[in-house]
Amino acid sequence: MTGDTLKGTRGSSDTSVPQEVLPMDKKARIYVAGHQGLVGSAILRQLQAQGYQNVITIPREVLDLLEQEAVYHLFAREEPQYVFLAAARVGGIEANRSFPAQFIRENLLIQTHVIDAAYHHGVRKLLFLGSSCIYPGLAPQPLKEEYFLNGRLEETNEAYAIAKIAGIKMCQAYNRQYGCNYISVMPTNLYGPGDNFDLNTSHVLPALIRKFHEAKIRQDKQVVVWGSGKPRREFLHVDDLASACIFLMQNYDQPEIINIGTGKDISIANLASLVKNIVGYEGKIVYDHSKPDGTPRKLLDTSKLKALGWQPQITLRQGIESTYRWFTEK
Ligand code: GFB
Repeated sequence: MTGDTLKGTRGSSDTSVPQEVLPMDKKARIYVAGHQGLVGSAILRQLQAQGYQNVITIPREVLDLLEQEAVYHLFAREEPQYVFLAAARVGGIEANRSFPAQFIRENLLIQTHVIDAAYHHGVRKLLFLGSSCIYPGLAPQPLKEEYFLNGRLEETNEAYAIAKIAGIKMCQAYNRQYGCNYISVMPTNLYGPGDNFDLNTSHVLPALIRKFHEAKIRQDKQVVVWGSGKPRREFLHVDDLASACIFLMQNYDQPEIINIGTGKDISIANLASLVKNIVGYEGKIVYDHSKPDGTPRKLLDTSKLKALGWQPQITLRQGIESTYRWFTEK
């Protein structure tokens, strides 16, 4: 089935008729795609906390977003007015290196199905979650939105980045050709409750929490941290990300991408010391230089978001402390 053959939809035309931007009120029908993941679950919690009454979620066991027909049926049945597209295959540096085929295929399919179904079923506004890895691997820091597509991508996550770039371009193309209102947000490295703590596939922060916690329990003499410890990364708690996404759904209507971050970064070595301290581990840290460092630095310029009036609330220490509590209590 292709989108253009659907009956009772808005059809395809070459005219660009901008849709009226209606505010997302508390009774709006809001679909969170990917509500079982780190980002989607945080957006769901935040929408519920803010009193949104009609949030639509479908478990992945019931709806496979890789199946185009199933996605179109969902949109026909539920008629969402707003969509947070947080469903994606994600992972840390090793997962990206090991499974590039799955990362490119699954992300391209999921986002293509959801974005096109949103268009055909008259969704008022869609928010697409990109990633800071869409920027060139060696771009000047902090990363301004205008650096997008200005240079070569970091090779460890090129397949994932290409899929995310296609998602951004698809939103922009639908805005231009069909007059849609689809926005694309670029979060920095995220962490928080509901994260993946698998040591082979996770991002660095959950991996360090688990490594130091287990080493403390086993009374290991040392913990192995991948790479040189020199790369710098910026970390945003997923509850702050969710708050920014809802804020942008309400306050941002431009086709250009917008960054979401804290504006501060930290070296992996200092991050390891911080997690070690929070967990209360007393052994040594050693570095495994056979593992990749990835891009040397990834710090977003968040002045555009700040100018709109949004700021993060959770410091890195507070965020790691609460995530560590969640990890030990879950
Ligand atoms: O978080 P991470 O896997 O991904 O790794 P990226 C960040 C840095 O932490 C790298 C180092 O320099 C890793 O070598 N590191 C140290 C570790 N110890 C560990 C460990 O135990 N586990 C992990 N995973 N890293 C990702 C992209 O890049 O960023 C994704 O692969 C996505 O596509 C995400 O864009 C935001 O920050 O390098």
